[in-house]
Amino acid sequence: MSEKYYRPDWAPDNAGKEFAASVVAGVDGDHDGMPVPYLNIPRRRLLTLDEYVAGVINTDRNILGRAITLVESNAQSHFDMGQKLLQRLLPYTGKSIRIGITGVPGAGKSTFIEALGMHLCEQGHKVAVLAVDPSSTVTRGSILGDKTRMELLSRNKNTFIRPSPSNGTLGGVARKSRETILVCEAAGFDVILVETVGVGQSETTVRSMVDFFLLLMIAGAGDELQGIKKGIMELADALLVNKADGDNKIRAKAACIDYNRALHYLAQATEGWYTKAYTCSSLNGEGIEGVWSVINNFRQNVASSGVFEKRRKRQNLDWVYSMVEEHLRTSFFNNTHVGAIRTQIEEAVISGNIPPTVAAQMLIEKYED
Ligand SMILES: Nc1nc2c(ncn2[C@@H]2O[C@H](COP(=O)(O)OP(=O)(O)OP(=O)(O)O)[C@@H](O)[C@H]2O)c(=O)[nH]1
Ligand SMILES: [Mg+2]
Repeated sequence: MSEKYYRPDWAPDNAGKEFAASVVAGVDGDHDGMPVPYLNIPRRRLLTLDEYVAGVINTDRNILGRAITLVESNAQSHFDMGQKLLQRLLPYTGKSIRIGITGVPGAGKSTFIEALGMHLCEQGHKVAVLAVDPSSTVTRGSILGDKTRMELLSRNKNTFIRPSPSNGTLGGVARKSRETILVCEAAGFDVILVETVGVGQSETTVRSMVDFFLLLMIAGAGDELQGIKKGIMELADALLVNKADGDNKIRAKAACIDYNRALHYLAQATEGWYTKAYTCSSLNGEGIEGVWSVINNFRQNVASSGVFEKRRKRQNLDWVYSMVEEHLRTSFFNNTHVGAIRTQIEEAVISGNIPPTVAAQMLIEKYED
């Protein structure tokens, strides 16, 4: 290890060596002990398309992170490059299992992901974790929270954790999450875990991007309290009563039986697959292996029946139309003719001078002019 001397910006011009900060080089590898970057490119320089492609395929974390930032970007200049990148990466994608994980705040999603993720890494899998967080623009806190909760996982060299993009509407975030999944797959991650807060529209969006959807529950909170609606249970391929440990174990088992009974009356989330409830403890690891075997059974089952392929194709179509919708929405709200009359029309609707239907028609006519 060598010692280097850096001269701080605030040091007076005539100052001697006493103003220099002493910096000791770290362990071999990147700043956190990760493998040395594949292409060793300075952080700030713009990358060429070839450099992005090579960096992602060789799992260069620096470039992988930048590639995701590129495809997530809302800037028009990034959009074109991002699309080209995705096109180049496409042949390397599709080989992972995509798993969505939802549940009310505090159900233990992040802790579960840490437990499952560590288990998978031990088995030689490469795990990417993404978050779709519709409330992140408001709370801003959950990203940091996840970093600390997934402490072990975030230090594992076979994992990649990407917090949710913090701007944009849910639709925007969701479109980007699809693209982020593809980039992670091209980088060789074979299990993609997508965490989403189970409080609203985000479940449906995440369901439309994943192969397997897992609903985490906690016993004793009462369904009303957990905000679990029948509709959300009908999206799930498995229900998992978490925190089945200590004093809570018996209650968790009882809740599990109740859920299994209720599931008989609900519609199936996936053709040919019967959703069941299980218990686990993300804290002591009990039941985690079992969940993974459920996911593997599911995968074999839907692959042989053709449902897996069919769903992925359907999801690609959903993706097409969600991009079209997003484009139209942006184009409408950026339209200068629309912009010129919007405030006036809004006021007229609020004051009751024109009905909403007429207002909508007027705006659309202006847009199509
Ligand atoms: N006893 C017990 N506690 C758990 C278990 N899993 C999670 N917890 C605790 O529950 C709390 C919330 O866990 P998180 O993993 O942050 O929950 P989350 O669902 O990711 O929460 P949000 O990201 O805020 O929506 C933490 O204090 C965890 O330690 C478990 O299996 N058993
Ligand atoms: Mg969490």
